Amino acid sequence: MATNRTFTMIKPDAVESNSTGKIIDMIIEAGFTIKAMKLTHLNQSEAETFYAVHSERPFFGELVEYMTSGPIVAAVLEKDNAVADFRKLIGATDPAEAEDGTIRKLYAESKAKNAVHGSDSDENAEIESNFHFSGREMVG
Ligand code: IDP
Ligand code: MG
Repeated sequence: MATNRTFTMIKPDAVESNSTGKIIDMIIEAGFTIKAMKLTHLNQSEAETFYAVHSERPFFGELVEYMTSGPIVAAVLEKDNAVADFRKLIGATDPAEAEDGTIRKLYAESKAKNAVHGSDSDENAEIESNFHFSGREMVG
C-alpha cells in the first residue's frame, strides 16, 4: 500500500451516540478520500487479534470488551501524509488531553471509549487495512 493511506475505526461509543455522520464529515472536510468503508461488528477473537500489540497492557480485557460491545465503522483513508495528519485530526488518546477541534475532543467519552482509531505508522496502516478489507474492497 502507498504511504499516503491510513486506517480508521469509528468505535462502538461513537456509532452508538449517532456521531458516525459527523465524524465522517470531519474526515472528508480535512481532505481525506475514503478508499474503503464498512459497518461491521468485531467478535472476541478479531478484537484480540487486532489489538494483539496491547495484550500485555492492564486495560487489554477492557479494550476487547469495549471494541466488541457494538458495531464499528472501519475505513481506509487516503491523503498526503495520511498517518500523521489523521492522528492530528483525532487528537490525544485521552479526550481530556486532546486539542480543541479534534474528533476525540468533540466526540470521545473517555480515554478508553475514545470514539476513533487511527493507525500509528504506515506499516500498521497497511496491516490494519488488510485485516479488515480485501484488495477487492479497496478502491483504486
Ligand atoms: P491510540 O488509540 O491513541 O493509538 P493506544 O495507546 O494505542 O492509543 O491504545 C489503544 C486503545 O486502547 C485506545 O485508543 C483506547 O481505546 C484504549 N486505551 C488506551 N489506554 C487506555 C487506558 O489507560 N485505559 C483504558 N483503555 C485504554
Ligand atoms: Mg495506538
